[in-house]
Amino acid sequence: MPAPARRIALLNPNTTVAMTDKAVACARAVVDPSTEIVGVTNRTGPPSIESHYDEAVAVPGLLADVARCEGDGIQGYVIACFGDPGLDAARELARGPVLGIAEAGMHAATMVGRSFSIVTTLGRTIGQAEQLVARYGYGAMCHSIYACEVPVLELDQPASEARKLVVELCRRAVEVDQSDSIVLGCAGMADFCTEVADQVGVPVIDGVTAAVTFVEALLRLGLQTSTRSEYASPPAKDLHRPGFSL
Ligand code: 5HY
Repeated sequence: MPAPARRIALLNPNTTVAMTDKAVACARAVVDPSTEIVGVTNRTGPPSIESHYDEAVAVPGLLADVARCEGDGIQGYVIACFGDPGLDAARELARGPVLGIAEAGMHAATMVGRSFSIVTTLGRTIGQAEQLVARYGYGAMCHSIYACEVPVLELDQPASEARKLVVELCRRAVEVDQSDSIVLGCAGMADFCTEVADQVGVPVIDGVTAAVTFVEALLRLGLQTSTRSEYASPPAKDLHRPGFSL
């Protein structure tokens, strides 16, 4: 078996292995056969990330996973959670490119239309999505952000009617907000894309598959995160107060 041309870690910051497995399956379906996708599920943190607190407690384990992967020949990373948690800190730790699925999804949307909308899970995460839209400079292009109010871990439960609710919100985004495309706001929606796109008639973008293909492209171009300043390795420090531990 020839060595893979490149190895990309798909980091799931929550602790639900089934979500990692689904995202990895979607990712493997779009990358080159010579690209290896390595699924990594957080060892600590919440089973789903649906609040600022969830994000905060997920990040230490996510960064520990990056440190482990750096020792394991991983060349690029995808943070498979729509809040792009720990993105900047991960870029300091990793030599290779690190992309978040919200970032990649939005970038892709701006390449296939003049405007987009986001459809995510819980309404309480809309504020975080708005912050990311501003951070990535897409305030003028993002026409609306909707929430289907289905918890992350219920997206695959038929009784949640998640897909039907997502389609309805996508239709509103197209017909009322005049959006040219839709960005799906959760890694758990990675396999919703085709089915939803067939029903709403505009490009529907999943950040997981967008991010892995963008990381693959960056690796093909031989590009790594710049260590000139902000993303240089963090200075080594003892993380425990003398005599104390977490
Ligand atoms: C995600 N949470 O992509 C986000 C979605 C969200 O556990 N994986 C999660 O609702 O913010």
